[in-house]
Amino acid sequence: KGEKPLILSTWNHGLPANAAAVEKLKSGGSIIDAVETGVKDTELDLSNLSVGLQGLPDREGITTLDASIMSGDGSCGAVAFVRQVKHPISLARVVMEKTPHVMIVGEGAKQLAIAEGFPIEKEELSPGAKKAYLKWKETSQYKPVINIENHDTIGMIGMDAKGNLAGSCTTSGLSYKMHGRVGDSPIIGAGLFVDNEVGAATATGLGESIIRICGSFLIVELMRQGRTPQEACEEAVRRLIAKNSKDIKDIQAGFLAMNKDGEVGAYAVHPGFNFAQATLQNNVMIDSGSHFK
Ligand code: SD4
Repeated sequence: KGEKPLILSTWNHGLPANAAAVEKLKSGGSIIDAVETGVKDTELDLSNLSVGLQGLPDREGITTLDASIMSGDGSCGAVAFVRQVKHPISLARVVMEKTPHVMIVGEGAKQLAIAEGFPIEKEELSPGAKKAYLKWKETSQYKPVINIENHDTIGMIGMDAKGNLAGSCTTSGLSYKMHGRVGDSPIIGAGLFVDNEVGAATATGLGESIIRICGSFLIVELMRQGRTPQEACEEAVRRLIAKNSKDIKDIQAGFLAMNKDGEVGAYAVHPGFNFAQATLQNNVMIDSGSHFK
């Protein structure tokens, strides 16, 4: 069975994120420290237009961020519709550890950030996001976008040497979304779910399609009933397709999971989803299978 510790994360930026997470574990950090540190790397990656303040904005030209973090004991925290905070994942961790709540959004999340001493950034689009937004505005005429070409959200799940699990997920969400739109990433059970008794799962892709089936919770529950992580991800993709069949040509979504034994699964609706898998020795990209070929 699989090696421990084990860190998995979505897409190519998962490689440096995994490396940061593994470093954290090596220097004595907990698995929660590791999954927070790992995705913080992506939140600062200027080449990524789907995570962090450099991410693509909503229809009004404002970048708003969603993030969640969860530990295998059931503790969790999330923020959504947050502006001007560079590390929403760390703010989600504050919600988990320092408040009696699970989710804080919008202006309230910003107030919490200020109270906790997080720097508040100037609200301006990154050069890459600005260019893309202006181009989008030329042709979009403010029509809602159903089709996403860019799926770069980072979801990370990990297990330490003792088998404790944790996960994190952070995103600027669907590009050119309606102002105030929240996706799956900060919704515990949709974009992320972790249970030390069973395993962990995270999701990427069109959040609406993932929320509809409680994707990550579904995968963990299927594993609880005996499915392998791979079988559970495939079943979740089938469920997602069944519940979103009308627009499925335009919907990409991918799931990533591990169980307590360190077995790994990944599956997507369409080709193109990949993930990074790291142990103490290795950190490699793996292509996931997909329902449509
Ligand atoms: C969302 N799941 O907000 C995110 C989008 C995503 O790369 O994965 N983007 O719906």
